[in-house]
Amino acid sequence: MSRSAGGRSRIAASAATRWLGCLAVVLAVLGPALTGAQAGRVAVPPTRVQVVAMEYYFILSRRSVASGPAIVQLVDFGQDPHDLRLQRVGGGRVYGTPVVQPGGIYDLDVNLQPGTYELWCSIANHRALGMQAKLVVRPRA
Ligand SMILES: [Cu+2]
Repeated sequence: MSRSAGGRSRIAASAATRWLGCLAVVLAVLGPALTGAQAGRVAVPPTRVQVVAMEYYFILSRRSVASGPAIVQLVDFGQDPHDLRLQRVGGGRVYGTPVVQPGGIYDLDVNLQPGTYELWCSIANHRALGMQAKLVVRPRA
């Protein structure tokens, strides 16, 4: 009786060892990928702001956003192609979308610094005609 109980527990132990071995392999393969994805998401989720383009003006879904990664979505609700340029007042990188056709959408990934950004359409004289706007970027709390 004690022998058969011991035999059973040995079988159970070896099954458990095999299972743990498999788990260790799975974690070794997936671990770094899972940790990386989680770290990226937890650290700084991107802010979103939508910019609707019409002839000849922009409508922003919000006037201010927190600094850091952001997705600026250009939507062309007009009848002509438009694009979007973005630069912080006082200098820095100029972000830009490709030309977006009427009815088109483009998600622009940016990294916003605190300050005021100027937005404009760089096609022909659209900026002078009124396709410009300002976006205030607050320091992230
Ligand atoms: Cu334009």
